[in-house]
Amino acid sequence: MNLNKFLDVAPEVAAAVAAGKPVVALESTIISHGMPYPQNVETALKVEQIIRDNGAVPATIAILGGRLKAGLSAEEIEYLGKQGQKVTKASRRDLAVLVARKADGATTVTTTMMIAHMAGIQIFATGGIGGVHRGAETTMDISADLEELASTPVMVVCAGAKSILDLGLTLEYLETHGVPVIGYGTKELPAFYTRKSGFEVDYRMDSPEEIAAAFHVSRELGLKGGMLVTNPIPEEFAMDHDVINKAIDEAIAQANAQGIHGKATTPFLLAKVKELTGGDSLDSNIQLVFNNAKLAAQTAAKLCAMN
Ligand code: PSU
Ligand code: MN
Repeated sequence: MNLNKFLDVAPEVAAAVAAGKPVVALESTIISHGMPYPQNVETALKVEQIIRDNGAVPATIAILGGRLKAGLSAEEIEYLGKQGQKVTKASRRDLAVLVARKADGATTVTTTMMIAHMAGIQIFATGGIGGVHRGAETTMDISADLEELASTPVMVVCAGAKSILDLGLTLEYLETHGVPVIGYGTKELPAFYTRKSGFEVDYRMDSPEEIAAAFHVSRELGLKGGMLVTNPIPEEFAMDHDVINKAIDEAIAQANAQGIHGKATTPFLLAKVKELTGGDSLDSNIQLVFNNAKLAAQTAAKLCAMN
């Protein structure tokens, strides 16, 4: 464990890591920027419970008062949920400044991976990752999440990526940077709200054990970088392709018309899609996070048995 003086690991999390017991990290941008209050807080607390029910200890990650936190209290989760978009969305470039200023930050996939790794946590569950945006050939808008997957050895369990992104270019980028993309029970990359995207993942795996074994070997080999596990949304919660794609196209058109750019792009698109689909997308979003938490906890348990 690479503990540093800016990191606070919750006692329960530290004890589990030290004992080689399963721990699953969770991000906080999904709480502050990904969902509205109070569903964000309800979801974050339920996700922690699902991880416990599946035999692992949850560690929600954030930056509070300049401290890097691995494991939050229910009150801290409530605080982030209520603050919402007032909290700084913290990616890699924000980390040092927020710590120096003793400020708060909601961690994205990038910073959650970084802090999880510092705390000795190997697996992280979320909804969707950032990626190569549509039009990136002119905007160069590529999420720092992809660079982090390339360099930090944490497994990220997600439901694929939303087609607010260019999914084909996102896969190309991950391939270039040596990040394996696994489909859980499928050879097709899931597209967050839908089970299908028209793009193939690198490998299909059918059990938590198989996923854990591949990650275990990656660590034993000393490879840098993580692994991306894409877990399709359960059929009963999946959205209609045409409905969701129409909303996404409209959201992107509005973002372009309003000149939205930089770190505001993803939160803007997420909020617009939610508005345009009248809340149906929020229900799907919540359910797929639950589904990912369960798979991550089960995989963490298998991984611990191998370590
Ligand atoms: N995609 C989602 N939901 C999210 C995010 C992305 O479907 O909540 C959040 C995650 O925290 C992710 C971040 O790491 O947005 C990516 O932001 P950007 O595209 O600015 O890198
Ligand atoms: Mn971006």
